[in-house]
Amino acid sequence: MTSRTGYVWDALYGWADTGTGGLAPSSVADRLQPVAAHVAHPDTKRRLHELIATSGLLKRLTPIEAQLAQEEDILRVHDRAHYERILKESAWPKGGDAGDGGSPFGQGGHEIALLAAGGAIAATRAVVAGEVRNAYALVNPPGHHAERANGKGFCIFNNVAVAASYAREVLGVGRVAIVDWDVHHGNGAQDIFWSRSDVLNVSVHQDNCFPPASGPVDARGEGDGFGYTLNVPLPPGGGNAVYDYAFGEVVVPALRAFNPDLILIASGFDASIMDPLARMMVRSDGYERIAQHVLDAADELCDGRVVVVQEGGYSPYYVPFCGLKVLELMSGERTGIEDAYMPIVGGMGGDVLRDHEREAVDVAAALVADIS
Ligand code: 9RB
Ligand code: ZN
Repeated sequence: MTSRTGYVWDALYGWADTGTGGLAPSSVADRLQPVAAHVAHPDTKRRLHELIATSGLLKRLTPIEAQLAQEEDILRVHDRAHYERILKESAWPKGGDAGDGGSPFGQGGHEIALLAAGGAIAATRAVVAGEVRNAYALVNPPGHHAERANGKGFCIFNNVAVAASYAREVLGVGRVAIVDWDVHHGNGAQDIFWSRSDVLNVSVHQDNCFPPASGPVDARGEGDGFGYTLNVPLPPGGGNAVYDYAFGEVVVPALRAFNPDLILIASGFDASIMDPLARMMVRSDGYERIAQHVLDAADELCDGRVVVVQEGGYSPYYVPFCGLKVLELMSGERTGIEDAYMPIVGGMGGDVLRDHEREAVDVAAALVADIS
């Protein structure tokens, strides 16, 4: 029997070559020492895949094979110039950069990026075709910072936006909602769908974290798209409590108002309490809780059709436990493996909603009224 949850992983996702820079490239002249591994080294995601495999969960998921995204799939959301620059730099002996100088890829890296976008497409096709109820595409490199004309923040092509436009334009899905719970702003989908009302883009992120000055609550789209970009910037330091509140008060009401036919989740585990690239304090049970909010809304609104697409997450220790919790919830299959860090992180805080956090969420909640 096939399980209700599809799963995409490809060994090449673990081959993305991010080099020895940190965030900026290493430089002797600038006294920026090479590091053993770039912060976005793919081993962190491979460790999530390994936990899914060794926990026994993998056998209870439905495998979905990633295919290479085709040129037309990429060009639905990106300029030809961006696409062609990536192909050109991918042929260079030492590879190239997605666009901001901090997002290196190795020779041949375009193939892995196309496989990541194609993995998101394959998961979307399986869910829309009803082969599975929901799906997790554990793709790499990530995509949510890639804008129409350029990559950035480790992202080459915008995997989730490619999947959203594939759903709309190839599969004929009417309304697609993107929920971005990566701790950084989902600026790519914002840029790509800014003037459109057929794709709702809700991004919950640490206020003013990355990209710089991106994702304020008053960036709301324009023209037909006004109101369909919804940013929920959270003050640093919040954890499970503010995420639970934000999903209950903003994300779920926005989904209800929009009434999507399909929900895509841009899933970063970098809001975690152990992440080096942000300062939020979400634990694995917090991720399970926000996933529950979205899955319940999907049951209510669109027959449970949810496609989760991997974005960031940089703690090799903790990302696997966050991902396992989300996949257990999606599949309804429990492995019995518990978050091994709970004895350490369980008492660190983030469980109480503070006034300034509530106020930040309430500002965003008021904007749901403009979605219909
Ligand atoms: C660059 C720098 C970054 C790049 C990416 C992130 C997070 C990405 C993510 C944060 C900071 C610096 C391009 C520093 O997880 N998204 O979901 N900083 N990038 N220097 N330079 C040149
Ligand atoms: Zn991120």
